[in-house]
Amino acid sequence: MVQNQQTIGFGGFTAAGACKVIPLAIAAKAKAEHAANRPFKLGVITGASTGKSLDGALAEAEAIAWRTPYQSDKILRKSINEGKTQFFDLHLSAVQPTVRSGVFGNVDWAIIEASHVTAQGEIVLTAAVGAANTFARLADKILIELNAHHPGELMGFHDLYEPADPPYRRAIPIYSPTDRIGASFIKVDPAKIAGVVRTDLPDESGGFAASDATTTQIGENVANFLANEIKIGRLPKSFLPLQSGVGNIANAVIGALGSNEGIPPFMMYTEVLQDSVIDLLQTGKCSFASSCSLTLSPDRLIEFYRELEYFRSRVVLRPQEISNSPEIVRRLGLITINTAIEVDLFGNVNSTHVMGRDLMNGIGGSGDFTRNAHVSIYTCPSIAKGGKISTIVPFVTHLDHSEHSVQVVVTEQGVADLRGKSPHDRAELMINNCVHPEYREELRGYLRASSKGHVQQTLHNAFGMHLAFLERGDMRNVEWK
Ligand code: 0RQ
Repeated sequence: MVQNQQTIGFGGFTAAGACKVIPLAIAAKAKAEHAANRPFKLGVITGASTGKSLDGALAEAEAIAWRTPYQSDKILRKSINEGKTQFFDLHLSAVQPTVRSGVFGNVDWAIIEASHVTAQGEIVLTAAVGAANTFARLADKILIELNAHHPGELMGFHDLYEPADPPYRRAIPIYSPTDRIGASFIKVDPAKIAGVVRTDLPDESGGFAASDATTTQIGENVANFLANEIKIGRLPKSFLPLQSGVGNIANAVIGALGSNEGIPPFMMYTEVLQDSVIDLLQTGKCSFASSCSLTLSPDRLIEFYRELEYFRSRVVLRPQEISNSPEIVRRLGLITINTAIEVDLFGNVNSTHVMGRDLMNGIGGSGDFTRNAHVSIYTCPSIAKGGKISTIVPFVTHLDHSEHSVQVVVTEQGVADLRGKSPHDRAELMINNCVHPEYREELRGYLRASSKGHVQQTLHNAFGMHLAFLERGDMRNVEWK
């Protein structure tokens, strides 16, 4: 049914709730068409990243002409970086409004994973929402993967709400992470449902590496910083809701917050729930979590489903334009914690492009949260590639989050609280508190060579460390001009 040059909106957010069977069939069709010398390429819009049976299979079949808003698949990443797939890196809160605006053209298909579907066109989603409600409403036709791995009792975990577009937009009425404002299922005209495919497959989430010394130390540094902010009265004693990004560092940070006695029980208003949050929901240290997805390792998801009734009053899943809404992030006063690829001495953050060139994953939700946070925190190890790269550099090679939005930087070395600091003071703090000892003198040398101006930047030296890495594989021992 799916034809060349059509546009598909896939439900799900990360590998959670991503389709696993229909995209494989589309990839097989693409291969057959290509073998017969016929063109077959699609526009693919998703909630966020997906699993290997979606992005991996379609990229391998060279079936993706253009793609937005976020991905984390090796094969697709290569295709994007080789210029074979056109990728548009978009804030995740902006996906649904942008689709509604018509910028991406007509959405031919919504392809959605469901835990339950009725003859009246009521669709209950699975472990994530993503942008499924908007895709289902706008698409000409809908295909459903009805996945028995997810219990029908998931009904009630989703809170689906789609705001009106300007000039008719009203306030989104969420005043606490626990507020529910929408429907628990998607309702479509049943005539739009072109097919239902039954499956019984787990999400293709990778799981997490155990915390190591570096991620544990980063987690403890974040937890101690926030506990101290409460102690000295800069954060309320009752604390504020948290957002935390995806990956091993984020998992370790949440774990450390859970075991820090200076941190009271807290709520999360976030886009991905990882394993460590489930631990804290079980102990009560996290009292409630609002998210867009349950990005759990397969075993933890099964455990979650076993205790579904315990979590029913403690977890809600929302569409990404609500979980990542700048309006709500600002209103709730979120403390946001995301990961950087590199940070510069003045607080600019690169989250997306290695050496300013090759896409890693995309900006995801990090910009939605950072720009509007009450306190925005960036974490990263101080070095990468065995010390050949310093993640703290004179100038970022790609800018995702500017010095105006980034407030606190944390590495395993320590914490640089950049709030209220001039660029000169920021650079000192970054070197003394966050830079790896092997790079401190080098970066001090950079500042000495750039002593003038509001920002101590020298354009001919700004990428000296990156150039050294590209030329001889190591950022150390740059001779500043
Ligand atoms: O490479 O795998 O070849 O060893 O980059 O680094 O340490 O595995 O980091 O998985 O935590 O991801 C920023 C990409 C971090 C992620 C990023 C190399 C490093 C390794 C990955 P190897 P790690 P993580 C919520 C919010 C943007 C979206 C976002 C991300 C690889 O957090 O995509 O925040 N963020 N969304 O060796 C060259 C450097 C490097 C470097 C690390 N400075 N230069 N390579 N690496 N630093 C989620 C959603 O929005 C859905």
